[in-house]
Amino acid sequence: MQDFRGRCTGGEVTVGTFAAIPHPVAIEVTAAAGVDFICIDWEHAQISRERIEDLVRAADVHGVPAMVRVPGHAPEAIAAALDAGAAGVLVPRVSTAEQARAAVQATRYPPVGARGVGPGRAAAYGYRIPDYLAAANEKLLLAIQVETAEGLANIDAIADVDGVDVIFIGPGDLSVSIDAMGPAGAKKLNAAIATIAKAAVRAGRTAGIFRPSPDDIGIWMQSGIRFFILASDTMFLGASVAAGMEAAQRSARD
Ligand code: 3PY
Ligand code: MG
Repeated sequence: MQDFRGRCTGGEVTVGTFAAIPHPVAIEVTAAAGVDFICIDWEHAQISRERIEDLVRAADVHGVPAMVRVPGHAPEAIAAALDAGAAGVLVPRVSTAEQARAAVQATRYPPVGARGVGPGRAAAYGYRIPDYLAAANEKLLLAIQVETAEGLANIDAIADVDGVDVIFIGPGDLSVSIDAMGPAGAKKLNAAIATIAKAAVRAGRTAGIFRPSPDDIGIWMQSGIRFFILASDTMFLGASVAAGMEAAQRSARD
């Protein structure tokens, strides 16, 4: 098992991207292009549970850690992603310390948590259960998303929950939840992001954030953020097609 968790919690800057295209080819292309990790977006993309395992396997071919953003807080979804061999999970919309503790319970084996033991791909379909159990609590990354007004209000208690590795800010949901959308809300949103990042760092967690473009990654690093998910495969594909078509039209005109 790769020590993805060690990299993400050791102060290193890591930059990954979301995988929204439900096909191993997209995962392989993204991995080969060079990313620190891939986050398979089971929450917002049309990716089925059966597909997760093939997508994680495709990332493994390139030695790139693949984590999964699960579609809610259900322990069954967290177990399904981890049993498929994911290097970690991203749990969306965590708004209370109790929800953060539940995510820890679902991600870690006893005595730390309550994850169930199973013969999934992660444990070589049952042939390496003891090896997997011995390393899982140390090596799997648990990232939780703080992206609601309630989560912002409870950030100090959430950040203090042991077993959480990364506190990941979802600026889109946060902007809607705190009524700070668009340019008019930028100041309020940025202040909320800085508050969450500061609380995460104070509690010894890694602070993370989604960014649609790489332009302000250096700026957010000044707030202590070290873990970035940059855009997604669909966003990169669209931007690249648009840039190529524009360049072709310009070339044809000149
Ligand atoms: C958000 O911006 O709400 C996100 O969840 C980004 O990943
Ligand atoms: Mg969100």
